[in-house]
Amino acid sequence: MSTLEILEFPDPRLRKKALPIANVTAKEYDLASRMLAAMYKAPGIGLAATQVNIHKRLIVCDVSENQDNPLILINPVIRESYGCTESQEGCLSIPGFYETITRSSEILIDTIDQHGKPISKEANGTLAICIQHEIDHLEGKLFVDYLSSTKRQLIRKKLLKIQQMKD
Ligand code: GNR
Ligand code: NI
Repeated sequence: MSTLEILEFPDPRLRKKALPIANVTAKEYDLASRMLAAMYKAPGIGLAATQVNIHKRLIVCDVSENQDNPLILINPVIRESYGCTESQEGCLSIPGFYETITRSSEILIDTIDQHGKPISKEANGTLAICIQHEIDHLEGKLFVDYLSSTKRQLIRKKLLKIQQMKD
């Protein structure tokens, strides 16, 4: 099957707010497995449905070294967050740009897992950063929104130029 196409900033579809998934069906598992394939191919450590133009609250991630620990999170909500940490972030929708972003260092999330079961999950380190980055996508938010508008506009201009060369 063809790889899902990943939208790139400043595509306005990346700004849409995703809707909760009412019923977890085979359709959601099929989407999740196609998203994992696209994420591993890229390669990336996370992917939100918004990035493949599906505006549902589903994210996948895998922060393991060997890319052998896929996580599927449906309707994830951050219930509690603690501390803060700075890290270099990248985004498959903003290829080639990396910036230092401050996020919570530990989070507690409520979500539906890969078995369709509601669970609470604690995350820290790279996983906590990745989940916060992915939940932002579901809200139509990108890491460039944490930068100055001057920096954001510069990245926008450079990406548009590259995108124009491609088509
Ligand atoms: O692959 C990715 N790496 C990454 C690095 C630091 C902080 C967040 C991320 S997520 C990113 C993949 C992506 O764009 N997910 O939406
Ligand atoms: Ni991203």
